[in-house]
Amino acid sequence: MRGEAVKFLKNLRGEVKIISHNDVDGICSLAIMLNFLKKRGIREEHEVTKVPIEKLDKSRTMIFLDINTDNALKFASENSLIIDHHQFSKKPGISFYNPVETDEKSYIPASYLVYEVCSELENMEEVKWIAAVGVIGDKGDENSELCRKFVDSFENKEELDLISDYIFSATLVEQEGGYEEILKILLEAKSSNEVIQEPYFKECYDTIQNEISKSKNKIEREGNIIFVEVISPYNIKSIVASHILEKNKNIIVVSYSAFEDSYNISTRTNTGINLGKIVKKIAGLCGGDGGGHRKAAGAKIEKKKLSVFKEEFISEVEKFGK
Ligand SMILES: [Mn+2]
Repeated sequence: MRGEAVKFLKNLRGEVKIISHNDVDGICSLAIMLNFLKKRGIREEHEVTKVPIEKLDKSRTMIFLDINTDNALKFASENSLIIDHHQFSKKPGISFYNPVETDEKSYIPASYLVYEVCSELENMEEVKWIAAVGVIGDKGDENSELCRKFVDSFENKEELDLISDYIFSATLVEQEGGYEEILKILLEAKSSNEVIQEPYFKECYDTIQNEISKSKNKIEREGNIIFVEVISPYNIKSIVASHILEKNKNIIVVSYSAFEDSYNISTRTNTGINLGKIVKKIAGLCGGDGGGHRKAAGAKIEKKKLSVFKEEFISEVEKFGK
């Protein structure tokens, strides 16, 4: 729980390796943690990674941020800390903080959790806005009362929304890497307003907006499920899914893009169904891996198993409806 995380950080000395998710929430979590470590004079090395982690060089002391608790546990050393908000099945024997432990329906993005924990030991006021950007990136403000209040407490909420989109666009344009540039901008900015002026972010944002407007999508509908194949060199399937979701009530969106021998799949919903659970189960049947949250989950499956995935998905959703 939270106390364990505070204690871990309080006793931290020397050097630590941080592993963080390569999405907006993960990058913001990392930026806040780096600011904290600098204040404490702790040396660090960090790695921003796609999930699930497949390979990782272990270090003596490690901190995992916004990485699925079950997945992180496979790579953690004995002296590690996990701060996460994904659904998990096995309680770690190491220090961890994941509010899902005590409230299955809790949805508080990691950026907020990191900010909260670090604030118990240092004054983190100057990076509070980064926590809000991370929360927005993971739609925490739409799925948690606490997060909504947190984000609403900022006068410049629109600015923070835009920064979240900026970071997201930069991660899509750069594909691998580019994270150092993003971290540098976040950590060197004296305020969120400075970030808005960044030409690098603006350029990435325009590239992605342009790509969304010209992308070719193939849409099929089955009951309240919308399947959409997104054809684009950029990984914009989750934006496309979110856009469709915004325009429809009581719906489940499954968007997918081919990549080499696999399909990468994003699912989003505004219904009460638990997508994390369903996607994890079906991805396993399709020679892949997957999971996530109740309202948003992802998977990577074998290319030839796409029709199996769809069939199984439809049948799981039907079971839920009964
Ligand atoms: Mn997250």
